[in-house]
Amino acid sequence: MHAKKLTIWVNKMASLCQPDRVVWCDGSDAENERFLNELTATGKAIALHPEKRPRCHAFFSDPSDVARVEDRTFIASKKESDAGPTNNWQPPRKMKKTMLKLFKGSMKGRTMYVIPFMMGPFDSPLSKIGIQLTDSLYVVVNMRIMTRMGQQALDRLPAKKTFIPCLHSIGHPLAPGEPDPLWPAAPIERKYISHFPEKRLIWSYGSGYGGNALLGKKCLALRIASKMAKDEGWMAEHMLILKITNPEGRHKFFAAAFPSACGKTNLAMLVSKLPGWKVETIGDDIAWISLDQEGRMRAINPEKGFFGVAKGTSYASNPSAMRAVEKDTIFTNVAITDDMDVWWEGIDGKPPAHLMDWKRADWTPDKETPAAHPNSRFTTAITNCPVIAPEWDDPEGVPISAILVGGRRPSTIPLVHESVDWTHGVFMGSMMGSEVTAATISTMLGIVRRDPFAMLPFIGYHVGDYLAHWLEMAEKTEASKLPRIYYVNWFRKDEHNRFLWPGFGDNIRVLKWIFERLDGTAEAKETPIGYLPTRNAIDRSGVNIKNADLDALLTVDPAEWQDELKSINHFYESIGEKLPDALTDVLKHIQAQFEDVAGNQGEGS
Ligand code: TSX
Ligand code: MN
Repeated sequence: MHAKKLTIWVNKMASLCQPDRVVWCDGSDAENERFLNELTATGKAIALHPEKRPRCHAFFSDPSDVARVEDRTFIASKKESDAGPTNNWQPPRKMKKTMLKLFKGSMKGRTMYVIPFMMGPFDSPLSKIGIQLTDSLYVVVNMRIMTRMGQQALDRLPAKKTFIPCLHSIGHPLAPGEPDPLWPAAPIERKYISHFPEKRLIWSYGSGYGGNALLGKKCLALRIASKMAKDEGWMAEHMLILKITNPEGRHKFFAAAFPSACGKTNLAMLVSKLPGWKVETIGDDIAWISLDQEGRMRAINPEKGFFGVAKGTSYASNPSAMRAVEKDTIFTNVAITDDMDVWWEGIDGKPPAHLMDWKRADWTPDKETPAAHPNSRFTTAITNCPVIAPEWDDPEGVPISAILVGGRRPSTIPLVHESVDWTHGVFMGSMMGSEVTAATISTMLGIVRRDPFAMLPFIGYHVGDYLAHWLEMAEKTEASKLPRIYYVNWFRKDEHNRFLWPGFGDNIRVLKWIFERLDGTAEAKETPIGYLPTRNAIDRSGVNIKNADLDALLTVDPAEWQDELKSINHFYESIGEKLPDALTDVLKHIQAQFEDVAGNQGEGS
């Protein structure tokens, strides 16, 4: 029955896209080897040094196809108000009409690969099946690392009863005899990354890169899943999941949401600076969270690999990621050394005297352009990671004790603060974001780009409804069973623009405070914005952090917060009337608390 539905859809899409042939992927090692051989034979992939990087390959994208294209990403819901102010909306019929024209004959001269894949552990009630059709072999070999791909996923179709159809074409059909470019793609104005949330359908055209093309990740596991989660009463979130174990051997699981460039992958694989404390990884990007029989939140990582930013990754910043990419890894848009190894800006050691850069051109250190693209990536299996938690594949998921949110905030936001309750925690998530860095327009410097729960580009519906859903989740269980929510900020600076907190492995000191708060043993002081650690509650053993720096990290400055609350209010107004009143109430409450404190101080009490 379901197999029949699948066959009908595949045939229909094949007659639309008109590939020369259709190949069903079984996900086996032999098949993968064949595909990689074909990719190297055609020059699309470069095999790296067999001893230095066993079974590793490098790919180089077209310079016009290097990142997710948010301007070309669409939510085609029936009503515009269901897409909200943060999404590009298109009427589904118009979207289909536009894209049918593009897909018509788009795979001429090419092969259509049928990729069955499972998001989440096999035989987990929380997992979903997707079927991606694509004319990109690069996509196939990446999907095999990032998802549970192949026959085993197809075998679960009768049990799951349904699948999420994902149609993908790079948008570059070949006329007979026409040479195939190394990285074919369509020009920007013909790229469309489209989601039909009511139909649970994904259509992607014109790009072969990352989240535009590996449809299991951002398109399915976040945008479509977020809508399914809202309808079905669970949550699809842009979060890492980590396991933390204390010196007694007791463990807890934390989930954490951060915008880009905050070091999510680094935190997921943190190497602890405190003896006896250990962090292990469940996932670095996406968490599907639902309530179990006992009313506790449990999370699975729907993915099976890491699609991580290469730039800045080193044995110094993230030794576990570096060890994960030592074998069986795909690199995209990195630089290649003369001995066929990889290189990127921020990797350990000095730049070599000569490289091939990501545009396949000669590179020497005097060249002004970077050797690796800033958005260069590694694709590697989670099982390659030396600090993988044994529970990573548990079909039940792991119980979440704490949810962390954060961003890059040079001022105002303390190192860590704890919410007073779930609603206040949702407020924290709703106002999170990063300060715009010098890399973007200088006139925007100092401005905070709000990114609720790091989900702004990934919510498949209205952001106001999304925040309401967070609040509704609490109504399904008892308050005591919910994870506590913490706002962390590794990026606070002093007046000389110096980072006050050492970050990286020293972040375990903050995780330890959270762990002990959950146990009820760590000290905190109440402030208008929530609970903060007392100075002595942060373990500084084995590190030199000055009292003055820690005090600065734990300062809640009323003047800064006046501006902050105004700025949050401004952001709330941009969400419109779907913003839950409960969140503006938290804002007003915090405002009132500051006024109380100021009033008491004025009276000299
Ligand atoms: O990933 C980061 N984390 C989380 C680590 C678990 N980064 C890198 C961000 C870019 C992806 C950080 N950068 C962190 C951090 O905690 N903190 C900082 C800021 C920082 C940078 C350099 C230093 C200190 C802080 N260096 C010295 O103090 C010598
Ligand atoms: Mn991400």
